[in-house]
Parts: sequence; C-alpha cells; structure tokens
Amino acid sequence: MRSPRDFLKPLCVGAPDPITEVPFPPSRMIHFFDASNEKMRAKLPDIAAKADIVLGNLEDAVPVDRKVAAREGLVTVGKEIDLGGTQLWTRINALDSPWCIDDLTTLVGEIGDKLDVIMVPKVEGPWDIHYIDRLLAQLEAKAGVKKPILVHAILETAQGVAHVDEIAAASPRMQGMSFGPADLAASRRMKTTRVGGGHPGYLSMSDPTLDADGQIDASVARVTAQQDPWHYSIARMVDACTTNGCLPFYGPFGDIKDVAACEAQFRAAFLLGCVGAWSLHPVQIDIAKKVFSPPVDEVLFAKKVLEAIPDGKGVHMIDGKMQDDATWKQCKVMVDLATMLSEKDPELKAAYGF
Ligand code: 1VU
Ligand code: MG
Repeated sequence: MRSPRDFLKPLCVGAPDPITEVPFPPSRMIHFFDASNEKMRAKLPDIAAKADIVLGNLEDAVPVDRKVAAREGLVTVGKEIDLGGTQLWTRINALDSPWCIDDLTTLVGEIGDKLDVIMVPKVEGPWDIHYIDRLLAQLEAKAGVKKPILVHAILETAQGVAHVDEIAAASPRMQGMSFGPADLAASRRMKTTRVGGGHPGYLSMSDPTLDADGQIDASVARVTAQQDPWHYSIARMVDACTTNGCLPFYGPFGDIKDVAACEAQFRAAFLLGCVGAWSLHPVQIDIAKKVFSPPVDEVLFAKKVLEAIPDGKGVHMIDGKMQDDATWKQCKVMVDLATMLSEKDPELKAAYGF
C-alpha cells in the first residue's frame, strides 16, 4: 500500500498530476462502437450528438484480424472527428493479451490528449490497476499529455468481485467501474447464456397447499417470482465505487430487441446507485437516457422538499410524507443529478423547471 502522502504524486517525472476528484459530467450511457468499421466511424458525429460518452471498443467483439484496424480507426477518430462535448473513451484489450501494450502505447502516444478514460477489461485485483497506473504515467510523460487519462475497470471475474473494494481504491486515476454480466457469469460457472437481465429459472416459490391428509396438493398452482441474479454484485460495486469517490455503471444488455427488459435492467441499476449503462446499439442510447435521467415527478417532489426545508434539519410533513435530515439528503441527490443533466439538456431543464 502506498503512503497516502505519495498517492497524489505523479508516478513518472513529467506526467500530469493525479486528480483529487473524479469529474462527473453527464454519463448516462457509454456507447460502444467498432472503430475498425468505417461506416460506424462516419456515423459517430450523429451518435455523439445523442450520447454522453462514446467508446471505441478494441476488445471482445472485435475479431482478431481487425484488432489493429480498430486501434488505428480510433486514432483517426481522435485526430479527425469533432465529438463536441461528448467524452471519448476506449476499451483496450485485456492485460494478458498480446494487443494490450500496443493499444496503450499507440493510443496515449497518438491521441492521449483526446482520450478521457481507458476502460480495462477483466480486472482481477489492485495489482492490475497499479500496472496500468505506472505505465500510463510513463506514456503520458513521453507524449507530453497534460491531463491524466482516467481508468475504468470492468468488474467481470469472480476474482474481481472478491477484490472490488481494493480495485476501487487502487489509484486516483480510478474513474469508475462497469458491471460485466457475461464474462462474470462464465467466470463463476453460472448457467446462463444471457447478457444481463433476469432468468426464468432463478426464482423463488410460495409454499405448497396441503390437502386434508397433509399431502401437497399439486393441483393448486404456486406463485413464483423471478429474482435478480446480479443484485449482490452490483450492490457491492456501487458501495466500493461510492466509498472511493468513483462512479459505478451497469454494463451490457445483450438482447437488443428486448427493449423492455433492457429498460428494466438499466432501471434496477439506476435505483441501486449506478450513474449509467453501456449502449451496444443506437436503440439503447434512448433507453439509457430515459432511465438514468431522474424521473420528472421525483425531481419536482425533491425540489419541493429542499425549498420547504432550507437548512435540511428537523422533521416535517410534506404531501403526507415524513421528511427529515436523511430524506433531505435523498432529495439533494436527485436534484443535484437533475441540475447537472439540465446543463446539457434543454428539454430536461424545462421538464424539471430549472
Ligand atoms: O442502417 P445502417 O446499416 O447504416 O446501420 C446499422 C448499424 O451499422 C448501426 N449500428 C450502430 N451504429 C453505431 N454504433 C453501434 N453500436 C451500432 N450498432 C448498430 O445501426 C444500424 C442498424 O443496425 P442493426 O439493427 O441492423 O444492427 P446490426 O445487426 O447491424 O448490429 C447489431 C450489433 C449488436 C452487431 C451491433 O449493434 C454492434 O456491433 N454493437 C456493439 C457490440 C459490442 O461492442 N460488443 C462488445 C461489448 S459487450 C461485451 O463485451 C460483453 C457481452
Ligand atoms: Mg467482457
């Protein structure tokens, strides 16, 4: 463990100073695109106009024979495409892959001043972040990058979940984490082929009805309710991130056509504390925007509470509901998020009445 006094010193002479606070601009969706695909690159200005973050994916889903093209395509994006205020991220190949080192050296060397965040897949423990942290400092110093590039870990292995708190605390570069249900399911030997969402087999069942002889009456239907297989790990990730001042995100939802289930998964993550989710297809951008912008009625109510209790103290009744110091803070979370999003989104600003 490094001394707290050293934590905010650069890890290489000439590298930019680490940040003390993680920036939190609108981050409702991290939109994945394949930078090796010229057609997708051409659409990027339109996508960027709708998305909060666009991410050039170099890892899974990019075929081996297109790894170099994806990396080079992302360099072209960084150098030639104006994304307005939309953040540019990348997901590099895994640390144990033969492409990772070239991903980092090329991207930091060529577009290090354009990249906001590097997403690192399959992070297993703080040692993975320490490796990236030092290497990025060296590369930033060499390239003369002025602003530190932040690091985002994907929580997608059993080891990663076991070390989630240490990962979140590993470096001042830690911007946040995404929950990766596909790799995580495989790592844990969970028996599902789905990418996120529920499963009809993962449920709880009401007790049986007994007949006069005390035997189970199989003719009486029993109520079942599907449970959320991801609840525990997402909640752990949210706690680890918020404890360490970084931002938790839900990751991918693979059934692109099932927009209702995607919305339900995103909303469960939003309610637990995630700030955004991945969009794999343009249709998921709008779902994320809807879900991760707080509901208008909740914001209006929260504003009412803050206005009615300017000092946030004591006990009050508002619209039949008890309000005190703690509920005031809940309302503040809602209003702060709505205020931040309103700065980018005039429609939301009008709806929230700012
Ligand atoms: O109408 P056009 O042909 O001009 O355009 C298509 C398509 O190219 C475009 N589109 C996209 N544009 C920008 N960004 C995207 N992510 C994106 N996806 C599609 O939209 C138009 C309509 O497309 P479609 O409905 O016909 O869909 P496709 O069959 O073309 O594509 C579906 C997939 C899922 C293959 C595509 O959306 C995609 O590649 N998404 C990203 C996948 C990805 O990054 N996976 C890795 C992260 S998930 C993970 O690691 C663990 C599970
Ligand atoms: Mg993965």
